[in-house]
Amino acid sequence: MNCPYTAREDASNGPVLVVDPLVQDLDGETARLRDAGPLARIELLGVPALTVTRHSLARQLLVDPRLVKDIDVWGLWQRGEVTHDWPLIGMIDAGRSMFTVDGAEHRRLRTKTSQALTPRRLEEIRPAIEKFTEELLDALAEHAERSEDGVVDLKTVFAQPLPMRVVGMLMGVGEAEHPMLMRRYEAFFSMLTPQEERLALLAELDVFYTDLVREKTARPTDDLTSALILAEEGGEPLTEEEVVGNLKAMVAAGHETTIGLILNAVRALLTHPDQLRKVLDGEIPWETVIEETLRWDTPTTHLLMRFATEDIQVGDDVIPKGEGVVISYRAIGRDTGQHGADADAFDITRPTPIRHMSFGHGPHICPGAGLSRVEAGIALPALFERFPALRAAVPDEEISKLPVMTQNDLAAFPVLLHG
Ligand code: STR
Repeated sequence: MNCPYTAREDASNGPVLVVDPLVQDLDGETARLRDAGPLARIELLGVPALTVTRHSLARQLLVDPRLVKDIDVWGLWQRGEVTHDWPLIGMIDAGRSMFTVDGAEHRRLRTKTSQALTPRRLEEIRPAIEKFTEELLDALAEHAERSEDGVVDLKTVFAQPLPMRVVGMLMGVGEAEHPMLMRRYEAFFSMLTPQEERLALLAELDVFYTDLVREKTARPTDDLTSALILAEEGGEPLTEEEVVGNLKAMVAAGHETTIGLILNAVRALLTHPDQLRKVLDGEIPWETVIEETLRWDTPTTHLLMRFATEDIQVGDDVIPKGEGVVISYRAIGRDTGQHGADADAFDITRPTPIRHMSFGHGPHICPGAGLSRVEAGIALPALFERFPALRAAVPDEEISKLPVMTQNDLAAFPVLLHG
């Protein structure tokens, strides 16, 4: 499984890149994908699709109304050639929510979430994020003390629980449920989970979220889930299904991607000590670390999927009606046309501004972008302030990625807190 892609010849349409579900060599995969052109033919666990690998083309297609999220537009789905047996179906068929709907209905589903995440609202929740961060830094110190060799997993003790607490607070999901949710999402994203098990855990999550929404309907509290339920004068209220859809999208997106952002930033700095020095000396702001990490080692490798409502001409190519289109954000972050010849280098001193697209673009642009920047902007400086001699406990080659196809998440990140 160490070959990320096996190029296959497809007689009529040229080479197809078969994406390895258990990819470990992400850089190799990304380079091959980028080399395959702006609009590349890929195969995801037996399912063909096109993927966008360039910044400028993604910018154009992500505002094209002829590409929609509605799975019923997908030819393979209409013809029953893709079913719930396909391990990635849960990335697309995720219930009605702002993640799966377009146009005016999308705006209706998304408005309250955007309003809950404005810069002013984010400033209001900053103190709570700071408090969670301090508590988890204490937990890190305790874990290290209790372990024989001083090694502690930065992921399970810090980077994973922090975003879960933040999104839990925002959406009104109690702490008692956090371990269950983290466990289930890790199993959901892992390609080693058998599909029956994945479908079962998604069904269990639906029951959990539906119960939560019913409870909040009976007794609204001060959280976004309650705000989504409460009807507003004039506006069409969201249905229970829509509230559940938004809630699960927020919890899944809000925690899984932010784990990657925090861990990948720490890892990038620890493997580039000269750059870490500049940050700790105050020469370069943490915001630059965050933006360069989002570009260079983005949490979302591939985003599934949009579908063409009609033939779409792209240069000399056509996206045929009914075709599925993936956005390969990692390849886009490494686009030399956008980021220069050294796009593959992590460099917080690069002279040009980092104009990445890792939060997407257009109407579906990540509503939590500001929140994740605030989280990472608190977590990273606090971590290095408390543990300035922090280092990886194993050589970088030994840090393994989770067997996950669409997300860029580590299995674990063993560190030593005191050098
Ligand atoms: C996971 C399963 C689920 O119940 C709901 C969703 C909707 C939002 C999706 C999420 C999914 C998977 C991870 C996504 C997230 C939106 C942003 C996040 C795709 C399908 C990213 O990785 C960017």
